[in-house]
Amino acid sequence: MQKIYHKSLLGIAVLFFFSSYGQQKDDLKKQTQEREIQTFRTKISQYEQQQKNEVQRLKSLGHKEFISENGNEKQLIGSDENGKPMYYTTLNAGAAKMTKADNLYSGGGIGLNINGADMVIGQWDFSKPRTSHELLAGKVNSYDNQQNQSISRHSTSIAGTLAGNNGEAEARGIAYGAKINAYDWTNDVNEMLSEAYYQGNNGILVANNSYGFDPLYLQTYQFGKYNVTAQSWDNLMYLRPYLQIVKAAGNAREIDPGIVPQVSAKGGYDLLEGAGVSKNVLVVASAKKNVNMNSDEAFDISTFSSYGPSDDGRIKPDICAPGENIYSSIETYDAAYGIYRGTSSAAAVVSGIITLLQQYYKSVSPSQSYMLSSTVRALLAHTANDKGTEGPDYIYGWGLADAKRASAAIYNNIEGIVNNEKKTTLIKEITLNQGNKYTLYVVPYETTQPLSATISWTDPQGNLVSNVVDLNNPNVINDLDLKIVKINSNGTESAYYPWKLGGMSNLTGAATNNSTNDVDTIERVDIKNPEKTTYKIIVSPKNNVTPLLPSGFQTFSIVVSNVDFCYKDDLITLVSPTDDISTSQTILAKQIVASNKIIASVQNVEYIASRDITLLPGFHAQQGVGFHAFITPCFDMISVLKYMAQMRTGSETNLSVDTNNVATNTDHFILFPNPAKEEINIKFSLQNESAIKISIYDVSGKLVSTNQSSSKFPKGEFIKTVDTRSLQQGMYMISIETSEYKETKKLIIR
Ligand SMILES: [Ca+2]
Ligand SMILES: [Ca+2]
Ligand SMILES: [Ca+2]
Ligand SMILES: [Ca+2]
Repeated sequence: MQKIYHKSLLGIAVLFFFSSYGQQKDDLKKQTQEREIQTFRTKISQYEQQQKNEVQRLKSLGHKEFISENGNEKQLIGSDENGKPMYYTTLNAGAAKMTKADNLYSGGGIGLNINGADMVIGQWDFSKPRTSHELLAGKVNSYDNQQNQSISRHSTSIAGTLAGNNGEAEARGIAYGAKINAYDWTNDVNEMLSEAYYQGNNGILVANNSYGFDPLYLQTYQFGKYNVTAQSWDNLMYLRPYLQIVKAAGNAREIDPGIVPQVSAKGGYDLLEGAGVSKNVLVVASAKKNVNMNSDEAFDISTFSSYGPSDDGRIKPDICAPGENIYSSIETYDAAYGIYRGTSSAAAVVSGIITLLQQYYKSVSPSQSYMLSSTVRALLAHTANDKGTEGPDYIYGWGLADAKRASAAIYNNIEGIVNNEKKTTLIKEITLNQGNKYTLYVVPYETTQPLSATISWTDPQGNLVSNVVDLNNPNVINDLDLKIVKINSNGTESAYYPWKLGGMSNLTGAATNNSTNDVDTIERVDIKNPEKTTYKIIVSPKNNVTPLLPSGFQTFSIVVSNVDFCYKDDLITLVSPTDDISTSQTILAKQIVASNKIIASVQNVEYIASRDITLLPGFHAQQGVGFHAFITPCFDMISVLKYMAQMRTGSETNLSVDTNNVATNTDHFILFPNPAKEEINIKFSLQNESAIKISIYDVSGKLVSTNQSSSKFPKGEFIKTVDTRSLQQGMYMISIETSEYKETKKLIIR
């Protein structure tokens, strides 16, 4: 028997926790959703039938069913809450270069060949595109006899911007390799529900809707109001969470205020209608390129593009895209082209970009799956090119959609397929259960770049609100909150909050970021000048009491950039009395060794390590202490599950082990796995404190890598990991050198 003073694991809870979209949860969710989809379909069918009856009633009163004016097609689509007529109208008023989408094409400079091949975009519109147009030949599927058979300029142009391809770069659409499932806008909700992708079914991921309610027929209270259309489109997306509906913000600012007083009543703000007020729908404003084509900043909002927000002050529109000088197909003959302007075209540009990003994401994600629509929204908001006042605003939303930055974030996703390159973004989908909190520990990669995190979630349908002008009851159901907390060297914390805007009472004020955001379903925190220290990114429901609806969980997407996902310190050693703990704190490192150390009776003392935590004799936690120690491979955890707290009381005992388990003089370290691929672990022990040096030699004896510790390790047993990705396949010798010994072993890299 021999007393040892290392690796005395005193029953601490050591957990590996990988958050995932659990299978069981998935099945349960699917069953519930199938029931909900049937209920929703029935409800929508009834509503659509009721609106058709209203169309007949209004026609009998002399209202026209179809109106063609100022280049727009309008159709009587039903009535509002008061039985007054409501018309859908098209939203008319070269885009690939301006959003940098051409970077993803073959020859685009970043080595990709992404153009929408094998992808299908859903297009809902007034009527049928000219399917024989040279830009659209063979492109348009599924336009059946039940739909409006007239061929319109609007649908022909939008189809061209989405996916047109005549072999020439000037006229082709954004996702020029894709096909289109086209529909007329009658019965749009039921048709989108039937067409939408879900796991196990090949449906559409993007539905482009370049239309909205005609402002000429809207009452004042209807601008910005969360109405039955906003609600049903939200519900549709909640039930089919891979489908992203993209909607044009509208061109109301060019309407004569003498006809629609709302246009000038608030200086162009509060002009969104219907699904433009939805939480989950991506609402697109139009921007115009300035004369200076080379500047990222050279965009202004189009003079017609409608400003937000929603009545509850959410950031709407969400994003903007070029919507002027869009060269595309028109309906007059098969080789006819025209120049288009309008948020309709801007929406089509964004739908094209999403199609490209989905194709790319699937090709590099380990699960080979598409993004949830919440991931699409988080990614676009995270990477948008900010315009106007700093941060989001009610004119541009998060800024100009930037396909290059968005694809770079996908390329750099640490969750993605690993190349031999440093990865600095995280794109992830997480399901949060009732009462849980998600925490991600990160260290910034560069201090010259912002540390940014964005979350988005597909929220359940909101509650309808009464017909009162600018009623500001929040429409959000599951209010998640994002914040980033900096852990200071003295153990205190500083919090950073998401952007938010001032709502109807402060339409033009710049975004602030000094408190939680209680209205939006996209939240982004930016830390402009991060330090090289540990930050905690925390996502939690508003409080633990309000239940997450409808089933006690909510899936969200997170995008984080400029992170170095490993702990700052390789090794932290804690010794008494300097490191005695008397306040709540978190200690993070790859390895933690604690000895002769006292934790007073305080709560929330956490040791978090990626490799191991060693509590040496002398480690002492006083009665009543809330002490948690756990191991996680750098990343993230969900709170309730991570805590398997160990309350330790009384004095420590020295453990005894069989001498066979103690390293002997002839075998000071072991290697695993060997052969190795990407990394090799070296497990070694020290009888006395010592610096260590690890060296790797090739078969000719040439030194290829060396690694010297910057401080002394205490006595104990350790695992050191060496990255071997830069080594060619073959045999090497690896040596470890301490103050007591030097030993060499064979290492095989395959
Ligand atoms: Ca239809
Ligand atoms: Ca309003
Ligand atoms: Ca802005
Ligand atoms: Ca919130």
